[in-house]
Amino acid sequence: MEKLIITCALTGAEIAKEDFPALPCSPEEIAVAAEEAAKAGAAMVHVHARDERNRPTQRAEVFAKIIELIRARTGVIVQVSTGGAAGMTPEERLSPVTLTGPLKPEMATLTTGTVNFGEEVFSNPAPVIEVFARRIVGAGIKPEIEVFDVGFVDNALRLVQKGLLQPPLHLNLVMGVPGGITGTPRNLLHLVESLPAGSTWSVAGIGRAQLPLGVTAVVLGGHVRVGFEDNIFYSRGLKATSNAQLVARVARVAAELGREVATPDEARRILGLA
Ligand code: KMH
Ligand code: ZN
Repeated sequence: MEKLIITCALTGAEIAKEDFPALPCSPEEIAVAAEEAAKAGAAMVHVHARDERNRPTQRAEVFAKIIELIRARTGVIVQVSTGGAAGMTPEERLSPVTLTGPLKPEMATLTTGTVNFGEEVFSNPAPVIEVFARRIVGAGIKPEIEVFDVGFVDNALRLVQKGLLQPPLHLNLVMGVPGGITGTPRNLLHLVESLPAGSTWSVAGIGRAQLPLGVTAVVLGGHVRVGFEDNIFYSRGLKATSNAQLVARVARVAAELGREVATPDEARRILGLA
């Protein structure tokens, strides 16, 4: 079994700083959180940005600052979100993949379908998905396919058939968003069995699904995403104090199960980035 890649989704677009002050929002806070997560065992960070008022933004210059500060502190893989927040325009969402040179992200997300997202709609019509695939791949950035429901895997395969994506794919199975696939181990098995041979995958369980699905992925040979974007609780009724706390728990469980945790460079090899 490959070593375990732990990704930490540090911030997201849904939680408000006012409601949860531990959420890293400024570039400096995000960079510190990335370093702490890396020290706890994360090989990759999934990055969203916030503006001066802590509202979600996709502005390239904010991502540039975040990437600069993260890379000054740690060698973790930086994956930028092109999902942003529900309701943003496709062009707005694609801003972080316009960064070049030393600030170019190594990975970017590519969501291959539309999903009800709580009270909102995370809209990704087929022509928009194709634009995202062309822009991400064209920039020389490896996409992580975001799967919120089973049909998203089929949509990714259509992109492969059209020559817009090159296997092996890396997919993140986001499970438990209200409107998407429920976060049960049975659904995880179904998704994993639907993936093309040779794919790598991680699971991001939302809320209380984070730990059980993460542990299931450790056992199955997949990879694990944790972090405040997906879950702010350490246990029922008890908020987590940092992203690193959630990463450290997965690393501990993996050690107990005999699965070694990948360094960033080992993760680069597993994901075909190096
Ligand atoms: N905030 C969600 C609407 C991604 O990062 O690519 C979309 C999202 C997915 O978080
Ligand atoms: Zn995200």
